[in-house]
Amino acid sequence: MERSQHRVIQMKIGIVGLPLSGKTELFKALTGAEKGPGAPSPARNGQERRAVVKVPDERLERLSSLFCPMKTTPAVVEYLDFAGLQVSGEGRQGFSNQFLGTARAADALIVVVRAFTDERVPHPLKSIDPVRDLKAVETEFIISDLAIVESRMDRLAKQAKSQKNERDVRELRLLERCLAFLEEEKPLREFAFEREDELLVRGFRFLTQKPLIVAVNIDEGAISGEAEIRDLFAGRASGAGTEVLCLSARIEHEIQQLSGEEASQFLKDFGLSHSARARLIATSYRLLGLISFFTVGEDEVRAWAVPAATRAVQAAGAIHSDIERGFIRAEVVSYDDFILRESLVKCKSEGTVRLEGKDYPVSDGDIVNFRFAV
Ligand SMILES: Nc1nc2c(ncn2[C@@H]2O[C@H](COP(=O)(O)OP(=O)(O)OP(=O)(O)O)[C@@H](O)[C@H]2O)c(=O)[nH]1
Ligand SMILES: [Mg+2]
Repeated sequence: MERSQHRVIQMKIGIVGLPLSGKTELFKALTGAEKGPGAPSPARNGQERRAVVKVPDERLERLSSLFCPMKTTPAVVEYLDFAGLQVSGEGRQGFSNQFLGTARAADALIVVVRAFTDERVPHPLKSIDPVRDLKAVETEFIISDLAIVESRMDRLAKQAKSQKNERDVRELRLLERCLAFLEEEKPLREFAFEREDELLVRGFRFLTQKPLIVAVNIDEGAISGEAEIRDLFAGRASGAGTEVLCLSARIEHEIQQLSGEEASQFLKDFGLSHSARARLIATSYRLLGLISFFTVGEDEVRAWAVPAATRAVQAAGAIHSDIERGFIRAEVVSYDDFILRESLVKCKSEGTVRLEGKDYPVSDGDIVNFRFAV
């Protein structure tokens, strides 16, 4: 059976921020990307480098230890590291079009803001002020979205002169509201789109509409002051689809390079219980609205990433288009029910395996066996 490429869902997360804020350091911590044949090429100005990251999931490990499959495959997310982003308070240079184009294609953004103090690393705005830096980046996003809204409105207005259709009129009204919203310097993430309107604007891939994680890059010694830093951002990045995480990109990167035992000792030395890496990956997963379902067997135990509320038949399509086309039923057992019994046979005899139809919304942690005929 050949895998249908177009259906494999791979979410992309862009890492952005002012120059020298620690984006690449964080990218390396997330991806373990180092020198070597598999390492991504260094990013040149305005270009991004990419790496695919396995989503850590204890449930997958547990299932794998029970089924002892030939292969265990985690869900994956792709991260993009951008270089050469220029933003400055006065005499704005703005983001390059090349960057904006790629960032627009991302499903979520991580903004790295610098809070670490290190005299050897210059700050483009000459002082350490993470809240100001976040605002500077957001302003760039707002300006970029405004430009899109304005040029689309121009086109629609011209079109309306020759012929009027209802859809265009609705879109124009909607864009007028978006424009006013952005002019108040509010991100479209906070705009309450109706379902139908959401579809109208989806294609614009507005930057200010994307889920946003603010990664505050703090000093190695400042980990204990996390609460204070969170308070700083309380008013600024507290809306829906936004999350603030404090971490030290430097520490995370170093942990990535250590063996398990060394890493635990290293964390202990800094008074940490665990690395922020897993938390960051899990947070981005959640903000993207993704859930995991599992397929299990002797050949492979695998986690699949799909948007929440995906119908069973679409979930089948994430695996293979044949399974979607020939879908008969899904046999579903929740992870928790399975783990209590540790055997599918037992689950069946105790009646915890459900038979679900095409429209069943797959839940996080479902273990699914698709019955299909082609
Ligand atoms: N002390 C300290 N230095 C850091 C930390 N994170 C990054 N740095 C240093 O800051 C400098 C810039 O880090 P990068 O990760 O290259 O920053 P960047 O945002 O990718 O920079 P550009 O790609 O040039 O925009 C490097 O010298 C890093 O070693 C940190 O948490 N603590
Ligand atoms: Mg960089």
